[in-house]
Amino acid sequence: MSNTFATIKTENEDGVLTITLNRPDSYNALDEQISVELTTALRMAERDPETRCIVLTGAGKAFCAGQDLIEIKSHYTDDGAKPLDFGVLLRSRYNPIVTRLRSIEKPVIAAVNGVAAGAGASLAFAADLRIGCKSASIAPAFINIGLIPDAGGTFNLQRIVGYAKAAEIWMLGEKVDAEEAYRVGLFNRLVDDEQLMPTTMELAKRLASMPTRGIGLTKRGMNRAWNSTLEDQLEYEAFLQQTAGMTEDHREGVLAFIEKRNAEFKGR
Ligand code: T3D
Repeated sequence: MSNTFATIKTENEDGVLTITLNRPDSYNALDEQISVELTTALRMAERDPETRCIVLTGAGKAFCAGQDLIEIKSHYTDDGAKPLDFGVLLRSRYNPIVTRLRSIEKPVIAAVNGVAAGAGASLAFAADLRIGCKSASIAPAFINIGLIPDAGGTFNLQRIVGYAKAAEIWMLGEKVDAEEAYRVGLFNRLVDDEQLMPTTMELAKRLASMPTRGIGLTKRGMNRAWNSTLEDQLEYEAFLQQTAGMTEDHREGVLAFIEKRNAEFKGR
């Protein structure tokens, strides 16, 4: 993927696409440009067969501070400025990003390098896996400015940590530190700051060398399971397995086992 973006950086290495939110002075807050560029990068990653795992992280001290509040400050003056239509903003900017993160049939890892606030936290919760470092934290933020947890916040967090913990986090709006995030299962792994990217890349490269179609179909099945009956899900698994069973990687995996050698998966 060519790197022609202004507010994000992209880097390809061994099948891993790393997308770095790159507005460090504003803690990688989400303005219109970064939202468009992130959407574009994810769309390109979805189509690129060379990309077999995606890492999302932030430049500088923060992962992402959510909506850029400076961008929208003109709506908060006393002179009768038109109130912001959040519905329009969410539908046009945030919802396409979150939908893509959840539907892209490749593993997505959030490397949480610092504070993830508001919609920035929601982005991290939309990833499949989260690796946090000791100085990372989650700042629920929304309720502190009278808003609800958007960008999939009401949906994804309770699926990760359960309703009661999610309700506590979103309703109280108190910062969750890295140890607590790891303890409640919000971070899959917790590492020292300097180990964040090496650990993340090791895991990402491992995932990128695995049967990508199988992982993608696993994600599709798990996404669907939230709204299925057991019977529907069993039928859907049969359909997904029919597809997985026809992949080159499935054949390679079985042959490698029989021939007592390491499998070489191609992601097909
Ligand atoms: O349409 C819609 O708007 C609806 C969608 C809403 C989605 C949302 O995300 S709502 C939530 C928006 N985000 C927030 O409310 C978070 C606001 N930020 C903070 O609470 C704190 O900054 C943090 C907890 C993230 C970090 O605190 P701290 O003490 O470590 O850093 P800081 O000094 O507050 O911030 C550092 C810099 O980043 C600072 O810039 P400066 O003064 O050094 O030039 C600060 O202004 C900037 N920054 C932080 N958050 C934002 C931001 N700039 C713009 N927008 C931000 N959200």
